[in-house]
Amino acid sequence: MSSVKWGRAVVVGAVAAIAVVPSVSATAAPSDETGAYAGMTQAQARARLDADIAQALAHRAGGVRTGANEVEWQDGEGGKAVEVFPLPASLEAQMPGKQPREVSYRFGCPYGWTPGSAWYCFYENSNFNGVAESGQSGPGNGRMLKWSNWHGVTDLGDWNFRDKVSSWVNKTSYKIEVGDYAVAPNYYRLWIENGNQAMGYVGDQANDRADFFRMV
Ligand SMILES: [Ca+2]
Repeated sequence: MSSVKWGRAVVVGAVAAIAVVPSVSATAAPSDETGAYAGMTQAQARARLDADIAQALAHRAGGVRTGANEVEWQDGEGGKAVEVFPLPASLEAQMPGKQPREVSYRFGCPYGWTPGSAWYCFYENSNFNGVAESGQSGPGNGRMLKWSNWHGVTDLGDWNFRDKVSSWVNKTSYKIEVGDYAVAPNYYRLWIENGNQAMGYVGDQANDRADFFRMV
């Protein structure tokens, strides 16, 4: 899903025979959110987040909501998958201290210095969902999906993440192939992620086409 979907367009129709229109419209929707929730009130943004998390939990069984904007699944390969949703501004106070202090972030993708503490992250939008290189607050303006362990062929559709990836960070030493099932049973290789690399935009030919990844 794109952040555009969440926007609220206000259409003001012309009404005949009204001579005077007040300069300040009483119908303007209250708006105190930004980013992915722009145009929403705090309550609307929280409701949207709750609805998106409910959808994620329904899409793939076994998930557990582990934070205001996070869901974790045991991934069947000895690790866990984590999906992070845009955090409404009114919930940002819940973020500090949630991660161990030794964890660092590159564009919001975590890594540390102990085995298994580096992650690879897929972002719904380009430029890492707008997260700064040293940024760590939330996933930015879109969804982010991350793992830290080795994987065989992994269908992004299992996490409702097919045809969405626009940027990525790989803080592990794994070499990751990302592909498109468009010509099943064959596939297109869209890109390769070498260890400790990041890409702010996968390019027009690959954008919103990734269906799976695997280690190679
Ligand atoms: Ca995208």
